[in-house]
Amino acid sequence: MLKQARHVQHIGLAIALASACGSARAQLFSNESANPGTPALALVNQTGNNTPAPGSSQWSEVASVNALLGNSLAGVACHADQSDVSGGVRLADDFTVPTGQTWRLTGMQLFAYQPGALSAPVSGATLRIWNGVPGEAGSSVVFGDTSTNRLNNVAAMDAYRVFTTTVGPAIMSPDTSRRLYAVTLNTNLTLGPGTYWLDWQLSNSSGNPPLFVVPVTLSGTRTLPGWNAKLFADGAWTPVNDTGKPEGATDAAQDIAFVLLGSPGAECDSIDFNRNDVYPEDQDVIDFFQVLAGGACPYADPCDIDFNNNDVYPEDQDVIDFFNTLAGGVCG
Ligand SMILES: [Ca+2]
Ligand SMILES: [Ca+2]
Ligand SMILES: [Ca+2]
Ligand SMILES: [Ca+2]
Repeated sequence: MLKQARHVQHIGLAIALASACGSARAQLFSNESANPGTPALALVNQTGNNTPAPGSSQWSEVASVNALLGNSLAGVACHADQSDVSGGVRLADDFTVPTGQTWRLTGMQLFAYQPGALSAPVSGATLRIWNGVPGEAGSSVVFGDTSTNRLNNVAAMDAYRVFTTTVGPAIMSPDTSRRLYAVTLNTNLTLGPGTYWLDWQLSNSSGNPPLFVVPVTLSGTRTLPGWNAKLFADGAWTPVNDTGKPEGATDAAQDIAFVLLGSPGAECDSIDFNRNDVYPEDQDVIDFFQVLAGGACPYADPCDIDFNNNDVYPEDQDVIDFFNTLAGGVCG
């Protein structure tokens, strides 16, 4: 075990999280973390039982409330498995675009491991984004599918996932067998205000090994109100619960650590350009173009031709966004 641990260390000197390249790839949101640039992995230099992480690395230790109660789940499965009737397991979690904003999403990151893996264990990823709870009546997919490979990058982190080192009865010594990888998926869409669900699956070209992603890990916390990740297996969506440690602990609902990449924008104006409370109507289009051409405003000035509220006007993008919105699309 020690030999293997050293080997892992040598091949994986600190490689940073997938880098932000320009504002379009900046971290926009990190689930259950106050800082979009910090995933909710509770990375620390030593475990709860004071075992230092090797070299410059860090531990991500399964959370415990105290010495008598903790979580037991290091990771949640989310891998393709062709022997499963439904093609393997998928995992889903939600996020909310606040009122008054639109988010241009260029990617998302998950934090994955495969027990014992000595090199990047992920070679493919699929993603859907729903406008409601996956699979429920009234929810529909607004982006992606279950077949297109959207994997962008798999970067080894200088971090290892470990079970609790403080809650008995049996305490496992922390080790480096669960190296974390930052897995980046490509997305290309703009979302208006509302709650959406990400629904993903990872795969590995070398057969059928289990792949796990790390649930939200906050020091001293088993769960929080609103944690609601869901697992799809054997054809049904069910809540992701941590059964806890020791045996007999109550189930605790989980969220998944993920980061959204992209840039925020302002929400578009109403398509009722002429403010007469009638929409959609041709007159809004006519009035919009008339004002753009220097004509009189159909309502009390100042006239608002900055439809996408980016403080740039006049510009073609306002016209494009106006027609997109008229057609039922989102601003952006
Ligand atoms: Ca959630
Ligand atoms: Ca109108
Ligand atoms: Ca405006
Ligand atoms: Ca504008």
